Amino acid sequence: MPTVSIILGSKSDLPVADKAISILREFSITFEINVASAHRTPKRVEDLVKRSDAGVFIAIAGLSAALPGVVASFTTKPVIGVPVSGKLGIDSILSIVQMPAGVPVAAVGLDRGDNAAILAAEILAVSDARLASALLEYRVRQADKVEKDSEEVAADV
Ligand code: RP5
Repeated sequence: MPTVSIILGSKSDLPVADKAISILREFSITFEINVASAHRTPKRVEDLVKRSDAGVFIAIAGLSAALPGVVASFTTKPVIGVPVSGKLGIDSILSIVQMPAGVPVAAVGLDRGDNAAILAAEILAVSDARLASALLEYRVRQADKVEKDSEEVAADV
């Protein structure tokens, strides 16, 4: 049973989804992934959301990125929207951030599929001690890398 459902507005969003997949695999989080467009295939979006057992949705879309909001309209589970860089750079960000009151979507940064997966892990970790501990270890590894990078930078100048 998938714990996270990733929905892409288009196959062209796959490079952003790959960043999320890599993190989900690192944390051994099961997931399903589908392509469904809010504008081109609205019924498919509805069916995917309503029949999913996932606890968190990650919706990835660019341009006029209605997908995360439409996913949220069909579920009360948490929805994380990932804006994909498009023609203007800010178009998809505004589409995802400016949700009307009552139907929230959590937005991560442009193309930040990795952060969407980390946020999904953090949501799931509220009731999963193994995941909570894995997230703490991840933070420690990140901090270690910054210190190592600092040493390398200092040694190179
Ligand atoms: C959005 O339009 C998709 O999420 C994608 O980011 C963008 C372009 O889609 P394609 O024209 O590449 O299918 O709906």
